[in-house]
Amino acid sequence: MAAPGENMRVNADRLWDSLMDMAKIGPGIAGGNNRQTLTDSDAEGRRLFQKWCDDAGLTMGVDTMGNMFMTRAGEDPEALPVYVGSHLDTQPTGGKYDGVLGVLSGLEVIRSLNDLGIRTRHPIVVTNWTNEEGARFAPAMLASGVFAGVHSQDYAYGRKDPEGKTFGEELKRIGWIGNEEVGARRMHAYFEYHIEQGPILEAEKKDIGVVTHCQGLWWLEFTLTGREAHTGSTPMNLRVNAGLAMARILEMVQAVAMENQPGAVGGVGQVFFSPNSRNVLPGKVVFTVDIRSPDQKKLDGMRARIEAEAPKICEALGVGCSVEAVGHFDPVTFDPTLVATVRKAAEDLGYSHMNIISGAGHDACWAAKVAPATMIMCPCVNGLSHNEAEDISKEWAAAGADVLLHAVIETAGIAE
Ligand code: HGY
Ligand code: MN
Ligand code: MN
Repeated sequence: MAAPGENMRVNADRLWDSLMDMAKIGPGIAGGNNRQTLTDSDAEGRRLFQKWCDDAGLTMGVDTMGNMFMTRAGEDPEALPVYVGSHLDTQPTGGKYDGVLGVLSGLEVIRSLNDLGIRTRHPIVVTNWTNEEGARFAPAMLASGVFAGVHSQDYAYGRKDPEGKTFGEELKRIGWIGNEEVGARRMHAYFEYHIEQGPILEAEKKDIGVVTHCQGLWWLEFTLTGREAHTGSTPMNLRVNAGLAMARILEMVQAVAMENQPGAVGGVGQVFFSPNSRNVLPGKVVFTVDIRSPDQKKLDGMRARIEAEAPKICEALGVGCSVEAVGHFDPVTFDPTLVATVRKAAEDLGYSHMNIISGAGHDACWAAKVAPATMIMCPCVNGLSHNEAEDISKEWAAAGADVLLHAVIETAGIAE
């Protein structure tokens, strides 16, 4: 007789339908999503998730950062819960699966346990972390960072979006400031299931990524000061050209990342020109350099090089230069016991798998500071993410959710 849950699988159609229903909220313009944190569409997505969790018999707790914790009671109320989570917020031109797959697969685990009448010893908590993306309010993983004690809540509440609105005001406006003290919760273990957001699993034809590590990150926000002037009547030798300085810094960042191959990346995704008028040389240019590496020495060495070279580039052009680190986490090693649990679940289920280092940052990186944590990954088409064309198959989605189900049961224990 098979042990309870031995060959158990999630309901792939139900998971897929939930993903498609959530994707209808905060649609993008090209088939993806624009459900940015603390917008009305984020609030609408939260309410739908809350309803689904209520239907599944879960009780909701919300902390003062708006993190949502949906609990399924265990047989042992004293046992620390097993958390499964990710994020429902998206990039402005995000996909339907980044973050959402992990939250809704956590819910699917609950739904499957309910279907099978399986009670676990430890409680299980499905989590939606606020502002994982850091697109609207830097840094990324803000609310899980406050939960893990990395950031103060005051710092987080004061973060501003490009329109000058603060995180605290917006969280209050959408009505999702909870009454739980952020970070008071203790976890027995934390699992995060996420699309790879890179090309490796698809290229290697593997169903499951057994995530052993996550690369570290620096976000360096540069503010360059030039002189506003007419782009037509100002002679080249009289220009104080902050835009040119930015371009040269981007070239330098590219060179520094290429000198640190393999295993380093560097680039810029966001630039603000002021006054941003086509025939005015910019008086101010603000942009964020994003550098990452799984190797601590390389990561910090790249930061040092960039912060040493940028002022020289600016000085040669008479441009002012200041820099502020607005995001950072060191390379993360996930919990070996949980990593082995994920690998065994993939093997028991007959899924192909390989070890992988996460290229993207995740809330699991901060959860790992306060509890044993690890991740599960599925492939994504052409490795594309942070793009509305982000795509996965229903089979890929379900395979990772099956592994999550088995890993959670193994860790939460089946009640006698
Ligand atoms: O930036 C990241 O790696 C994540 O998508 N927030
Ligand atoms: Mn994500
Ligand atoms: Mn993302």
